[in-house]
Amino acid sequence: MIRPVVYGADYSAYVRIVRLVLEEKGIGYELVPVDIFAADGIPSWYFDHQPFGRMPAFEHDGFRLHETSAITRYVDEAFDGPALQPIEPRPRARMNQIIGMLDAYAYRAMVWDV
Ligand SMILES: N[C@@H](CCC(=O)N[C@@H](CS)C(=O)NCC(=O)O)C(=O)O
Repeated sequence: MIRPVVYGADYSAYVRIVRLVLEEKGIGYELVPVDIFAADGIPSWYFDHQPFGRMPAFEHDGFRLHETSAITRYVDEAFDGPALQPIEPRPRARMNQIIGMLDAYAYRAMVWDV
């Protein structure tokens, strides 16, 4: 199997979400460290992977993705291993609601303030 690549810093909450999903699925992967807070700024090559300069970014067999919820859903659906999402529409919608809510309203407070 071609191992996916995750780009980002190991301390990042969003990078950890992707890594947790990969671990839960039992998938080996490579972590390429990217320091988006480096004094010299974000490395220019990284914008080809994540045009908004956030982390993580992800690549699998030439397929590049960014946005944590897209990456985690892709990993769950494209690889063998335990299914991580509910099948039924309502529990699945609730999952999507909670992820959307955390992305839209919680990131600033949880990552920068708490
Ligand atoms: N919408 C992005 C958000 C990712 C994100 O905000 N990651 C944080 C690290 S935990 C980041 O890059 N923060 C840098 C910043 O806020 O400038 C995703 O879902 O992947």
